[in-house]
Amino acid sequence: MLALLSSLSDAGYVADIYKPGKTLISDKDYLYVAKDIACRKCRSVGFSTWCHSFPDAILLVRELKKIIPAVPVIFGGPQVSAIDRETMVEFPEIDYILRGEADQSLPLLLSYIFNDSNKTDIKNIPGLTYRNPSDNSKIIRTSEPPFIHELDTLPIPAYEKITDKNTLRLDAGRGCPFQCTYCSTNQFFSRKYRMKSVERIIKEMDDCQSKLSVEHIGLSHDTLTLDKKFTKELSAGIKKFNSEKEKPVFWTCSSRTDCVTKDMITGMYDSGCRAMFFGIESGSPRIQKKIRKNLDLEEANQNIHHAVSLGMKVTVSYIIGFTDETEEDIEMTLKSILVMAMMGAEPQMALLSILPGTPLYARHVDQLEYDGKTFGMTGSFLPRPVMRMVKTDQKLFSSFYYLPGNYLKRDDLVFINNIVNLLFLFLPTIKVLSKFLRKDVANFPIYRYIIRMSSIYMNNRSISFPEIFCLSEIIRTYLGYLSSKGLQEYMLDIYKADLTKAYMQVKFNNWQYQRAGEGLPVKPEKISDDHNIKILPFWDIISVKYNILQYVNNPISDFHEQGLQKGNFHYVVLPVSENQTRLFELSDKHLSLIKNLSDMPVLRFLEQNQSIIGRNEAKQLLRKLTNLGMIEIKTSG
Ligand code: B12
Ligand code: SF4
Repeated sequence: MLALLSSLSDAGYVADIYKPGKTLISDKDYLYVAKDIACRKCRSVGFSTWCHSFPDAILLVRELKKIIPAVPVIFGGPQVSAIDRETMVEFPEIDYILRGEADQSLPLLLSYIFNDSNKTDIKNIPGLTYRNPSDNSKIIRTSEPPFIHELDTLPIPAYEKITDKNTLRLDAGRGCPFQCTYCSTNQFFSRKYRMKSVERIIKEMDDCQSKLSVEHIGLSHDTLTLDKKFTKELSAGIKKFNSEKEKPVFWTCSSRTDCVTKDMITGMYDSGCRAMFFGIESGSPRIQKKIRKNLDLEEANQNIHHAVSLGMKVTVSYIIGFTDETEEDIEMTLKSILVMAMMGAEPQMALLSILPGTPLYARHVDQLEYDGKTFGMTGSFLPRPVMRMVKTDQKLFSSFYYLPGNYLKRDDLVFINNIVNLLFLFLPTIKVLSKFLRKDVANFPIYRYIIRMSSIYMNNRSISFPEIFCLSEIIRTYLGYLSSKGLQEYMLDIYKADLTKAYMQVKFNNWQYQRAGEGLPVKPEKISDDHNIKILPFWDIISVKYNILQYVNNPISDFHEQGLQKGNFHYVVLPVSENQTRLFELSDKHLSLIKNLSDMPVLRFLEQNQSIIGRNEAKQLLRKLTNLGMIEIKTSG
């Protein structure tokens, strides 16, 4: 989108990105947002479509066209590029679809629509899908969409429009030449690997750093390190750039484990690369072949081990739900995941989503089924209007459906998927137990064990978070088994912290869904005596015998048992984001105050604790607790 904004600006158009100010949940929300878009008085509105947000875009356009029927609506992006014809047939509200990379074609289309140059012939706009003006039922497709050979010729994306500086992603290159059967990106970018030049990437980094003062930049590309020579030059270039700066820029990227070597990883780390994302997908060599990922899993382990041991945060992603996956395949995947977690890499999993434009879609789209459980590419929470819409058409909304397996039950896969996605919360425990696990895991049937446990807990309505409960039971059973085999007290402390973190995280995420739309609590400028304290529900205090703070907060740091201080330690455990929960140390003085905190007027809190801390210090403490998200300060009434 940022790249498109700059291309439009170069062509003389004023364009902006619109982000709804509220989460879209009810029919009313779509109407509200459509009105908000309409009142901006645009001459044309474009929607970027990804599988997960495609229904949202359509629901919005339907409302929008009721308000401003004459304003042309253009759809683009990976989702509609693959199902342009079907989309145009089904949704008459959409006027144009631009397939593929639209940096050059979007300005051309606008010049045609607004008749700006008098010269643009609609038939010459590549990658365009539109209705025949004389027969609306006829859909016309122009030539194949172009791909940009020389990415350096594109204008610099409008990075200044970024609102969240913590997640700045720099468009480093496009196109992956591999042929994984579930992936839609390779085809979208014509499977042509292209990178911006090292000089250009560094220029963009420099711009971002000087204009936006960012400290972390994600270099966007599916397989950034495919060209080893280029990667070396890039690392050397960024290292030099950083050496000349007062504050270095840290960067992150995605790649394949067979497109890196240990030397490359070291070079990348030295230049400031601090996180990498690798799709591993399956621990089964048979499935690796079937899905044409073809990774050597031993090579993957070695490279990831190297990256983690340097101090990089490594995320490894897996998929389950391929049609002919067997119990043995999943067992291998689970073992691979545990090995990764023991090394300190962070595993995540998705249930297979069948994306338009993929070989799997071509083969299986007619076999898809719907069960409303969509934890793959589309997130786990579906607003009612979206649910109603996706149920109507599996070809258009395939990513919300699932492909029934030949051997395994869908519910079992959903459960495994949820368990794996919670593992990251227990990384410190897994890492600290790795000396035992390494021996035990090889011969232990993990899949069967998890499925047996799930049947006990999943249908128990008295358990609010069955997956966390089940996962913690599995770990607890294992700890019991280890009790006579050298289990140490500090290991139990780490588990206690992880477990509390896990509960806080899921509670927090549930609360976010409930509160979506309501917005965050307003913090008063000044805390006065007549304000009220309201306790927020997602924090807890734990007391342990070892100082585990640094290790639990940073599971990739090297753990040294000898470095653990013994004593009495108290920590507040609380979520700081959607996927991070941290520990904060509590002084003895503040412990009793916070332990006895309940909903009460500020004045009562001050009076109750005046023998321990003075008024000013007490108010500072309340401010701190508000900022951390442990309490809300509300005006009375
Ligand atoms: C970086 C990235 C992310 C980042 C940042 C996302 C963000 N919001 O900025 C993170 C990690 C957060 C992420 C998350 C997700 N991602 Co992602 N992501 C990517 C990735 C690797 C790069 C995107 C990019 O910058 N591409 C480069 C730019 C230049 O290309 P582009 O965005 O496609 O835009 C061009 C064209 O599409 C077109 N275009 C785009 N918009 C529009 C609009 C109009 C009107 C027009 C005319 C043209 C047009 O013109 C642009 C310029 O040429 C792509 C894969 C890829 N290589 O593209 C996946 C990809 C986009 N992600 C994908 C998915 C599914 C997701 C998630 C849903 C995954 C999940 N289960 O959580 C989430 C959704 C997050 C969210 N709410 O937005 C899928 C989408 C699949 C599909 N068919 O729709 C992709 C294609 C990966 C894949 N193969 O599966 N993602
Ligand atoms: S999954 Fe990754 S490696 Fe495979 S084709 Fe897609 S982008 Fe390339």
